[in-house]
Amino acid sequence: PRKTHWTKDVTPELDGKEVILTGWVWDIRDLGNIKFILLRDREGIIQLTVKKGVAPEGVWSLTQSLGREDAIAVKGVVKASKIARAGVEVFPSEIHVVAKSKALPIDIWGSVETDLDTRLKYRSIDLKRPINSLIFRVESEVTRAIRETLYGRGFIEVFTPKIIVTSTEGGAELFTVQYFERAAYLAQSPQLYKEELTASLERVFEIAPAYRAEKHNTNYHLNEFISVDIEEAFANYMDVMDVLEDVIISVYERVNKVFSNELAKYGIEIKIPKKPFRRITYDEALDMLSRRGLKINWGDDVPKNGLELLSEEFNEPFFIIHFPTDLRAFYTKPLDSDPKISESFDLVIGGLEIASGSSRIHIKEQLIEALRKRGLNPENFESHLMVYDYGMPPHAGWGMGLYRLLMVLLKRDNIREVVLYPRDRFRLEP
Ligand code: AMO
Repeated sequence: PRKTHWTKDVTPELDGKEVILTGWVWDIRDLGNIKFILLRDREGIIQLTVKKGVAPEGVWSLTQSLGREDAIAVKGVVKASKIARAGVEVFPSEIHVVAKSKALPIDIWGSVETDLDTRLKYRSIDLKRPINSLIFRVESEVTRAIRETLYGRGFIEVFTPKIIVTSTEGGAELFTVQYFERAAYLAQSPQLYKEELTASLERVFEIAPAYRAEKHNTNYHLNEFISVDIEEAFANYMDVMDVLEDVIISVYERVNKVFSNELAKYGIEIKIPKKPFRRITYDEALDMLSRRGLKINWGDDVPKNGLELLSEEFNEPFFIIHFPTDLRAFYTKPLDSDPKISESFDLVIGGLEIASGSSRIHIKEQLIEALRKRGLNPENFESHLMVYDYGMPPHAGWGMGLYRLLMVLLKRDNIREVVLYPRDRFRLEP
């Protein structure tokens, strides 16, 4: 039988109505002549009340052998109740055990969670714990909000290849794949394709996996992650920072609207940021950090502890803009007034780099020059450079790490918690 309602939609207004519910036995409370069965589905938990002598005999006897996590289908009548969870209970007229469950290898009920490695080993079981599945319901709503905001600003969604032949973000971090008779790579980002597409589709976005063969094993790096990318024609870095602000704010607003009650149960509060976000230059960031005792040489990236200090100081999302040109990838446009620095930015939230972007070089000779300066061979970029001969518009864009955004939104310390099946240096299964 198919469910007629999700547990969360069984409200006191349905008093007296018959419903069909499906899900798993979360818990059973046995009071002798009365049993309370808590039924969990993706959206919540509801109480089933079975009274001896009142419930059909078959239902009563079945409850004797019911165990936690058995998958069940229930037909029953809703009753508004002052004492039950969410003000309702359901009196079953039928219960069908669809599949029995063995004892679980990890605890999903207690207040102390199993260590993360073991949880990930048993990920599908781990997701039975409501807080853990909530993370992925939030993720789905986050990508929906991102899509809607970008559609609203004239972007269309595109899909570019993940098996490619040229490095886009620097050579060292590529996974090689055997592609029939030749070697290919897994895409580190959709960078070159999204730029090429501005010459026809103008405003594009993509939400897709990106692959980095980075060896670091940190709490905020993975070897496969979801990158949210945009690219906009006839635009510069300021324009796309504005788009990024809208995207971030819409995400916070949406998650707050849909999940604030559920998240509050876990002490997670969503603070919606205001536009425009603070913008500090790379030089200003170095000055501020130097005053706090952290010396960074001009030309080096701002390290994680530097981002943390700045986030502590501002306590809100902020941009660092105008990075040294040499720090950024070859396609980044230098400032006309000072080519040592670039029309680039990073978005930082909660001490984490969430997104980075820039205006791009759109003049072929300059792009060839930039490739050469980084020791890259322009001949390897021929199919990309060709596009620049036929009316390549000025353009700008950014890439955002979806999992990093979820980490700060849901205040999780480890990126693996917000990824269904993370891929890191040591994890290729499940
Ligand atoms: P960048 O390399 O900074 O820029 O990546 C963009 C964003 O992706 C996230 N990210 C990661 N998340 C998890 N694990 C990783 N290993 C990882 N690496 C990156 C970060 C980062 O800010 N093409 C450019 C973007 C652009 O200019 O449009 C790019 O890839 O949140």
